[in-house]
Amino acid sequence: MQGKIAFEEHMAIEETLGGSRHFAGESGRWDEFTRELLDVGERRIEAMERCGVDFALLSLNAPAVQGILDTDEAIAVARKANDKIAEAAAKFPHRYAGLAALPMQDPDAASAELTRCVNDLGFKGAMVNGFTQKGEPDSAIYYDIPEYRSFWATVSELDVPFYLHPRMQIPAQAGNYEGHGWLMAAPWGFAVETSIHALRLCGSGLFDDYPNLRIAVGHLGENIPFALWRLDARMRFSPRGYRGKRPLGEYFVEHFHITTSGFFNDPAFKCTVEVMGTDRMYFSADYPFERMEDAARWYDATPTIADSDRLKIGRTNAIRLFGLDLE
Ligand code: GRE
Ligand code: ZN
Repeated sequence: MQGKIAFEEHMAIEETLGGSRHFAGESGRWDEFTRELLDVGERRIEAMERCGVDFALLSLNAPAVQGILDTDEAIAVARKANDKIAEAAAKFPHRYAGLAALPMQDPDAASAELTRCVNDLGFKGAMVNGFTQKGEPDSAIYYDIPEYRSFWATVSELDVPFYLHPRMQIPAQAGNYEGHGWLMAAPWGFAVETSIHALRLCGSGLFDDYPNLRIAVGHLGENIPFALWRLDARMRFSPRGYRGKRPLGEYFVEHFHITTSGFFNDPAFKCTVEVMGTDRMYFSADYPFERMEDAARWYDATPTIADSDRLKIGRTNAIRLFGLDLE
């Protein structure tokens, strides 16, 4: 399919690049990752063209800003990364726009940076890499807590999507992963971490307070669609601490938008589409951690959707979600 739009497509600046090194593992791909992450120019566009992707929303690698302990440094790095994305989007306006990196260490600074990015730089939303550390390494701040309500008020006012992207659990809080590095990272732990954060948002009453919030998650919903029925079924019996006014599944299906990033598999996709419907599903690759070719080859051929839905999920849904100025 030609004309796809993708929006979990990562870049890096020198200050954040090292955070991704771990994920190259022993694959020998670090040099390639480095080159691909730092390039927001023509090489990336060539890869997009080869894969039928004509527009990408760029975002920073992970954990990047969320792993910076010093708030002023986090503010400066987010700003620098966003300026770099803005520069690429200005140079290639028909190819790129941005999702803002945000210094969540300070909710007011995060609001200010998002406002700057959307109003001054034409960004289409935010991408945040899970919980934020702050002050000390053994810290993990989630955004359902009351301190972040003013931040969510800004997201609601700007009316832009917020992409909740994975990061790895911090070692001090992950004793049960000990000795199993693989379990903690992208194969499993990313989805555990991100799904818990997403479910915390659902259970905090956030969507009662801000009914227009739109949260994007990748990797076919970080395992939540498969689990959604059971979540609601069991919560009828033990809703301890749940603060939503409605069943959790209703918030998830209404407020969450799900991409195919890094998850190119027919049965999982079919389940996700059955749970979410076709209006809140989107193509994405997760470049460069996934090869764009793998994402596109699978998506273009998957027999699980009709061609009319392929166009919708591959393109037109994204135009609507982000209000893109594309046909
Ligand atoms: C991602 O961005 O989703 C990602 C990484 C590193 C490894 C795997 C992965 O940042 O999916
Ligand atoms: Zn990603």
